[in-house]
Order: sequence, then structure tokens, then C-alpha cells
Amino acid sequence: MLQRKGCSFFNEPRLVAKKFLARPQHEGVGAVVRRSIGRFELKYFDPFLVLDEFSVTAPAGFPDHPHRGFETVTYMLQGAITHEDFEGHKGTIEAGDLQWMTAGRGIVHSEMPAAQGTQKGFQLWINLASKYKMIEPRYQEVLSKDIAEAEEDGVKVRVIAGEALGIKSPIYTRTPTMFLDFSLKPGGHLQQPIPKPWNAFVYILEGEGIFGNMKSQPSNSHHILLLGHGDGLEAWNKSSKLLRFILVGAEPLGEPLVQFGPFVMNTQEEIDQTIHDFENFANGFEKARHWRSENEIH
Ligand code: FJE
Ligand code: FE
Repeated sequence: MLQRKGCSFFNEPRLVAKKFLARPQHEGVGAVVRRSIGRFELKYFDPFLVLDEFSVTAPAGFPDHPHRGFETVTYMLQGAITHEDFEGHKGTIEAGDLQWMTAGRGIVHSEMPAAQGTQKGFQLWINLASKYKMIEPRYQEVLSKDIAEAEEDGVKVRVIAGEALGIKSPIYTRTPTMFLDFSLKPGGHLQQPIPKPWNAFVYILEGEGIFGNMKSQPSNSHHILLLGHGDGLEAWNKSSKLLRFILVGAEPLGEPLVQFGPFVMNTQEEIDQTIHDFENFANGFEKARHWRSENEIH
């Protein structure tokens, strides 16, 4: 049995079941994303629909587009993104900030660079259970300074969602989810519990790490590691540089999925209805009739 300091512990470390390199591809208008989940080899990792490590330089961006049936989580690494939606909700997500957007029945918005240079971050799309797909849209926004951090023995964590090193995030997740941003100094060793029934992955941002088993091959940046069965993750930084990665996990929904671009429902009928609603400005898309974002007007 592995025992961590404090009271959390686990018995069965998860091993790396699959590993992919996320290569750059074009999305939005002129933007580049490294898409790991959502590309054809890995269409869906229940409940995760898309994981993009994005890189956007003006005038590129993600102009006016809709969402229905899931949540988008935007976590900025560098620069800033301005967002604006059809209800008049707007703001800027800066480096280290988080936006957890529950699109529910419908959001139409734009996401564009707010600064010079390159804006970098993660966008994760998390599916909603059928009973929550048509809920009212909701935002949870946290500034970098308000994201809880903990550090212990060369392991630093920023707790975006869920709990780590005894710290809990205030983010409410409709689909139970953990999202942790770890930095391990050279020599750092991490043991992080993950609920057994959950699907979980690691995405490496910077440096080189060993995941799952001390004797496994090292993995480096822009790789996604899908974790196998177990109740926790062990990771080691045996290199001479900083290792930074995100660990994300969530309870799988186990529901049928029909996706048409930014609309994610359970059946083809619901997708047909969604396209009808969007084209006719109905059932949550009413405000799309007369709305254009500022960047589309100028
Ligand atoms: C979208 C294509 C897209 N990844 N990362 C089609 F690119 C998008 C989209 C994004 C996106 C936005 C940001 Cl800020 C960061 C992203 C894809 O907006 F919604 C559809 N439908
Ligand atoms: Fe969007």
C-alpha cells in the first residue's frame, strides 16, 4: 500500500494505457490548436469531447459561434482572450485565469485575442448528462490570484477543479470533474488519488516526466496520456528541468452521443431539433437573432 503524507492514499496506481502526440492543426479562423481528444483517433474519452492546447495571434481567433449540450473550460497560460456572448456577458481571460462555461441549452459567443503576441491556453469540452443538456447557461470565472495553490516536497499544484494536497476548488462541476495543474521540480514525486470509476488523463505542457510506473519510458510536452484502471496517479520528475502537466479526470456518463460540431446531444432527433432551434432563434437561441460580437461589427 502506498501512503501519502496526510490522510489521502491509494492502492492501485493507474498505468498509462495510451499515449498520443497532439500535432498542430488549424481551427477557428487562423488559429492553431494541438487537439488531443476530439481528433479522429480519439473521438471521445467519456465525458471529454475536446482537449485543445491553443495558440492564437490577432487577427486570428474564434469569431461568433454557438454551443449546446456541454461545458467549455478555458484555462489561459499566456496572453489573454476576450469573450463576448449574445446575452451581453463579456470579459477577458488572462494568463492563469479560468473560465468554466456551462453552455447548457445554448450560448453564442466569440473568443478573440485581447493582447499583442501569442495567446496560449487550454480549452476542454466536457459533455453534460442528458438531464442537464438543456439547463440555463452559466459561467464560473476565477482570476489567477484566486486559484488555490499548494506546494509540498517539490510538487506544486493549482487546483482548478476538485481537490489536491488538502485544497478544494470552489468550482461546481455538473459532471463530477477534477482538473489539476501540477509543476514538479527535478526529483519531485507525486501521488494523487483519482476516484476509481473515473476516466482520467495527463497532458504534458513542459519538461519530461515518468508516469504510472517508475520504470516506464519518459513522456514529454504535447503528449496526452490516457490512464488505465486504478485509484491514483504516481508521477516522477527524474530530469534536470521543471515538469508541468495537467491531470484531468471525470465520471463517465455512459450515454449515447450524437455530435454535430458545437452541438452535442444524445440522439439524431435532438441534433435535428438543435439545428432547427439555432436556425429559427428558438429554445435558448432567441438572442442570436439580432446579435453580432463587436469584432464582427468593426
Ligand atoms: C468551435 C471550431 C473551433 N478550440 N480553443 C469549431 F475552433 C471552435 C472553438 C474552439 C476554441 C476556442 C478557444 Cl478560445 C480555444 C478552442 C476550439 O471555438 F467552437 C467550433 N465549433
Ligand atoms: Fe466557444
